[in-house]
Amino acid sequence: MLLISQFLLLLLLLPSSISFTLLPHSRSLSLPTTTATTTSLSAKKKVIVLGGDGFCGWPTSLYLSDKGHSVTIVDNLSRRNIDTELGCQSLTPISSPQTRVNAWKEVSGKTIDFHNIDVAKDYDKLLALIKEKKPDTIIHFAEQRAAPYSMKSTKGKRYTVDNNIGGTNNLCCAVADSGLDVHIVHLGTMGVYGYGTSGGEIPEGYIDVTLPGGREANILHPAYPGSVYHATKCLDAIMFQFYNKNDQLRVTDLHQGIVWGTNTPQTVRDERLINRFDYDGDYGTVLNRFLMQGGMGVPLTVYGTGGQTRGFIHITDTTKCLEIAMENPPKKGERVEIFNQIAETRRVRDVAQMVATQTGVDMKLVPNPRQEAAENELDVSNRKFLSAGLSPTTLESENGLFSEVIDIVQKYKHRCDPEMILPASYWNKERAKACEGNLDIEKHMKKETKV
Ligand code: NAD
Ligand code: USQ
Repeated sequence: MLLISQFLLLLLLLPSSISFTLLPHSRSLSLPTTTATTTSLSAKKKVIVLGGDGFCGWPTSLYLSDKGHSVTIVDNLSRRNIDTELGCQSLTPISSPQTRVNAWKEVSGKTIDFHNIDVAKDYDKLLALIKEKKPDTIIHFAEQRAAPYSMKSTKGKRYTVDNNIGGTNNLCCAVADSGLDVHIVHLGTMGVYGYGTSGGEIPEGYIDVTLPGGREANILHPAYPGSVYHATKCLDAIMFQFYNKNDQLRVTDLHQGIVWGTNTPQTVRDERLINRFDYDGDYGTVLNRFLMQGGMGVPLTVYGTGGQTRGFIHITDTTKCLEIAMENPPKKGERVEIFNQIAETRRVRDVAQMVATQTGVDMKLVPNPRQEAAENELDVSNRKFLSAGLSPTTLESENGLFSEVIDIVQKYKHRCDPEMILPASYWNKERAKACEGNLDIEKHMKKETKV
């Protein structure tokens, strides 16, 4: 634990302790020279999906299985347990893992194995599974992924660091220990960069800098996390850099933006395959929360001025990006490959306006529970996925995907607990105090959501 706190401190200090300047050519990135430019139609792969029971992991597992890859899911069901702890549940009625994989076998004829293993704790089981399956790729989704949950309490902070860093370290150790040449594909986050701190376009992972003394270098973009959760993703990046250098592990880190939507062409094939949909103040992400609130007919909870600009991507594109990353591993000895996995950037209040227009509900500015800049610009390169053939869904041309989510909300709104809609985690005492007035809105929400 001491080591982890030292790492954290180092990372938090990094942006202020190294002066860095964008070199002129870094604003006009040429197309990447990595293998990512050449999407190959290689042989079908053996894949282990860590966290394959989750919101991104389940549809990705189905997509890869549908495309003919051999998929094994590992998950310790901690996300389902956190639902119980919070007294909340997915808006959609998700089936048990066993029912899910049986249903997939029925509709597709394909088998997905499921293993209940805690990646952060059950090292020996993880290693044994890797040795048994000899996967080409391990996709790593298995982390505590909610920034508000990571800031909710001391317990949430410590659990998030232990689980996320412990899991990533175990995975790297196990791959190195196995002696197998496994490609690790990890889900990172746009939040590793901070939001708009580069002073220009955020490049994909690495940035050209001029170090004191005039020496030029190309280094991992300085980390500038906005929550304990985001800090763990920065630490993950350092762990991958180390194991890549020391053990020549082949790693791709995907810095993903906020995922929206719920179903994919695979999850709609049977009710038992339905994906989870988080709407609560801790796990619900912003666009899905707005779509849920629009569907319920309650005001959209825009924090602060809604001035935060973020990256967004639809869940169907997430699944496609994973296959592209999997098909284009870095070569042995190459540094960690990093992609920015977003379709576009949008300001929160503009996203709210789009949903308000479509659903006819009002936007409500509520005090911000988070310690974050009131407004930020965000200019991000996503050229690697575009040049590898991704044609992303954007909010402008969402082709009915908003309505699809709203229809799901209408269908399952009897499962919504209005008490879970407002934020319930505060970044610090000042933010908690500022949010005391939210109680009036809560009463309003409860009244409006009577079904
Ligand atoms: P999720 O919580 O729905 O899924 C994560 C899954 O991992 C859960 O099923 C959980 O039970 C499992 N898990 C967690 N710790 C584990 C452990 N120690 N051992 C085994 N299984 C474990 O989250 P998600 O939305 O699917 O996100 C998946 C990944 O993608 C996360 O790493 C997250 O940081 C990243 N990501 C998500 C988003 C988003 O908007 N949802 C955006 C960017 C990045
Ligand atoms: N926000 C609102 N109203 C809400 C909810 C959120 O205004 O009801 C605002 C927040 O203040 C924040 C922004 O919307 O400025 C995004 O919040 P979020 O909860 O949608 O996203 P975040 O906490 O950043 O986390 C989510 C996922 C995380 C992933 C990250 C990608 O939970 O796993 O890493 O998105 S990114 O944001 O690009 O770092």
